[in-house]
Order: sequence, then C-alpha cells, then structure tokens
Amino acid sequence: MSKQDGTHRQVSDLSVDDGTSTMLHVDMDAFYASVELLERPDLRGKPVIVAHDSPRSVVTTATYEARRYGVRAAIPLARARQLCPRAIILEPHHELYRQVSDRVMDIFRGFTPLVEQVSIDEAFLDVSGARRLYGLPGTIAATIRAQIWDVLKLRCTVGVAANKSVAKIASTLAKPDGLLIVPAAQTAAFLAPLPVRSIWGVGAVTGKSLADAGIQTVRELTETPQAVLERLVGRAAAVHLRQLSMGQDVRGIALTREEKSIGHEHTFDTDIYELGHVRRTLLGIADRTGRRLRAHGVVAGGIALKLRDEDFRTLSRSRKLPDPTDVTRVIAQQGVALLEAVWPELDGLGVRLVGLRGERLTTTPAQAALWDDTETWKSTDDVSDALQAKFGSGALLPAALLHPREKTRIDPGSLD
Ligand code: DCP
Ligand code: MG
Repeated sequence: MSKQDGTHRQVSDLSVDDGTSTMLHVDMDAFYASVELLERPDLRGKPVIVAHDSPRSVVTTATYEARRYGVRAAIPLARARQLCPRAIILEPHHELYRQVSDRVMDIFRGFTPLVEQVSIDEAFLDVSGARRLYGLPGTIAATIRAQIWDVLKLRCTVGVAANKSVAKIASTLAKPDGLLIVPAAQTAAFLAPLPVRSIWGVGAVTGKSLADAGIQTVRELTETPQAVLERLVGRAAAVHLRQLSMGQDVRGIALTREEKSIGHEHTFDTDIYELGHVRRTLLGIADRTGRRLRAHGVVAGGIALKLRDEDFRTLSRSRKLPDPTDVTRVIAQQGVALLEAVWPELDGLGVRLVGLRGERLTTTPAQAALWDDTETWKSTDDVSDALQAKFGSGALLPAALLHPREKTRIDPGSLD
C-alpha cells in the first residue's frame, strides 16, 4: 500500500487527540535491521539489508536508507544489490528478534492487558481503560514510543484510531518513527482520499478488480453502488469492504490464552496448614487483583484459584461469573469459595503457594442490573484505590472481605 520508504509520511501532534479513538496499532520500524544495528552502531545512517547472503535469497527487511533506493522486503537480494550496490548485507538472527519482540510486547502490556500481538513486531492495544493511569490515547502512544526508545533503543510507529483497521492504516502512513492520531469523527474524511489498497485486507487481486472498474480511492469505493461492488468482488467481500471503507470495524482485541488474565500469587515462607491463614493471604491477593483490574479498566468474567501443596502438586479451580466484575469484594468472595471447596483435597498437606486470577477479561462492563448491590462496593474500591495510590500498598483491606470468623482491626466504617 504505502511506498514503505516514508516519502508520504503523515503524522499528527497530541493536540488533535480528543480521546474518542482508543485503539493503538504499534509497529516497530525496520525491525530486524534496527535490532542488528544495536550491535553495529557504526552502520547507523547507512543502507543496510538483512538477508541470507546467497544467490537466490530474498530481502527480509532493509533500513529506510536502503529503501530510498527501492529496496523492499521480499525482493530478490540480487535485485537489491543492483538497486543499491553499496548496501551492507547482514545475516538474520531470528532467535534474537524473538527475544527483543518479547521485551517489546512486555512494554505494551505495562500499559494495558488488552494487547493483541499480530506479528513479531506489531500489536494492537485497546487503551480505553488505561486513561485513568496514563492519560489520553495519544499521550499513551507517545509514552510507549518514548519507552521503547529509552529501554530498547528502538524506534516504532503508532496509529491511534477508533478501531483496528483504521489504526493499522494510520501507523502505515506515519512510518517511520511517527505517531498519527485519527479522532473517531475524522475517520471517514481520513480514509476518503486514500487508495483502496490502503484498506486492510484489500490485496493485489481485489485491488486490480476495483482499479479495472475505475475505483481508485476509498471515496470512490464508498460511492460505488452495492450491486456493482458485489458483481466485482462477490457478496461477502463487498459487504466487508463497504464497512471497512466507511471506517467501521467491530473487531475487538483477540487475546491469546496466557494473556487472558490478571492476578497474583504468593509463595509462603513455610508450608501453611491452617485454612484461616491461607484465606487471609487470599484476601490480600484479591485486593491487589481487583486494584489491577480497575487500574487497567477491565472486568473479569471468571475467577481462578491456584493452590500448590507441600508435595508441589497444583490444584486449580475456576468459576465463571454471572456478571463480569472488577469489585474486590466479589473477587474475594469467589476466591474464598473456591478455596473452601478445594481445601479437603489437600488431605492435610500444607500449602506452599496460593494464587488468584481474574480471567475472561473484557473492557465492556456488564449491563447494569436494575439494582446493583455491588455499586457501594465499587465506591469503596475507589476510595481504597485512591488511598493506596497516595499511601502505597499496605494492609488496607475492607474488613467485610474477611470471613466472619476472622478478626480484624480495620474498621469498615472508615472505608465507606
Ligand atoms: N519480515 C520478513 N519477511 C517479509 C516481511 C517482514 O521476514 N516479507 C520480517 C522482517 C521485518 C519484520 O518481519 O523486520 C517486521 O515486518 P514489517 O513488515 O513490520 O517490516 P519492518 O519492521 O522491517 O519495517 P517497517 O515496519 O518499518 O515497514
Ligand atoms: Mg515493522
């Protein structure tokens, strides 16, 4: 779609961010080549190609300096040499790229758990819930870019838009080392002048069918009658194209299994044989889990408990919640119920580790019930979060979280 060399680069400053667009697409710039240059700073600013140096190999990637000569990913290396004879060719190191990729993704997950990695060097981030902690989406994007540079000494480009499709287009246009924010209301105007090939999923074949019919830009696509479009690309593709060309894309973040939870574990210094002791620890874990869910603006649709006994046997139990929650009291109640149910299975063995996780995370809070008895607890949590933020994490825990048999010195009234 783009020329890949940054000649038509479009960027924006943070002033355009009105907070209406909360999807980020982050893509590392000339990723393999940039990682190689970390070891070879002497080559900075020079045309560098990453490829196996053999007669029939193709270019894996190239620095932007090499792209200026027309060097592109996937072209034959022999052709690249003709285009840029002085380019330096470096062998790829895939294991290294995977390691750096993991560190990049970890940085993203520091801002939101809603990270969908789509390739080794790119991911979508839904930051709708991260605002309270990190500011507007554009500010988050700028902070991520700065952190990627500070920590890894690598550059990346971020597109900020109302959905994945538009965010991806925005980052492509902003490359390299750029940030482009498309406020939700600007989506259609942003897309209209772009070539149809800009639309995610429009490949060479569809692009050619549309071009042959005189449809070059997204605006022309939106103006094409549906029946005409269906004749050109088929019914299903026509419907999909129409939606994407108008900037509609309802796909949310798809999380992998491991990414789908937030929680904590505690390993005891000595094995614990007393249910009450484990329960108290679990309540602290529930408190921290709830706080992290709220900080990230996500709710858990399920709670999972993990116990490890003195023989290193792991007992895991989980349950689905009728309504997704970020309320500490609900998380604690569910966790305690799971603990009490699984306790007999320890058969008298001591507990080494207890952990709790909120699973099935989503940003959308459950439909508010007609009368919701968790509401007052939400405000308790808000107070608790504010106190924790101010005074640091301590033993502050609503007393009612504790089992009635447990005594506590904390006055619940002071938290309401
Ligand atoms: N890659 C590859 N073969 C390709 C395309 C890419 O092996 N045909 C590898 C090398 C790239 C990495 O994947 O460095 C990421 O791909 P990108 O498409 O994001 O390309 P770059 O990160 O290199 O450049 P940029 O994103 O700045 O255009
Ligand atoms: Mg990239």
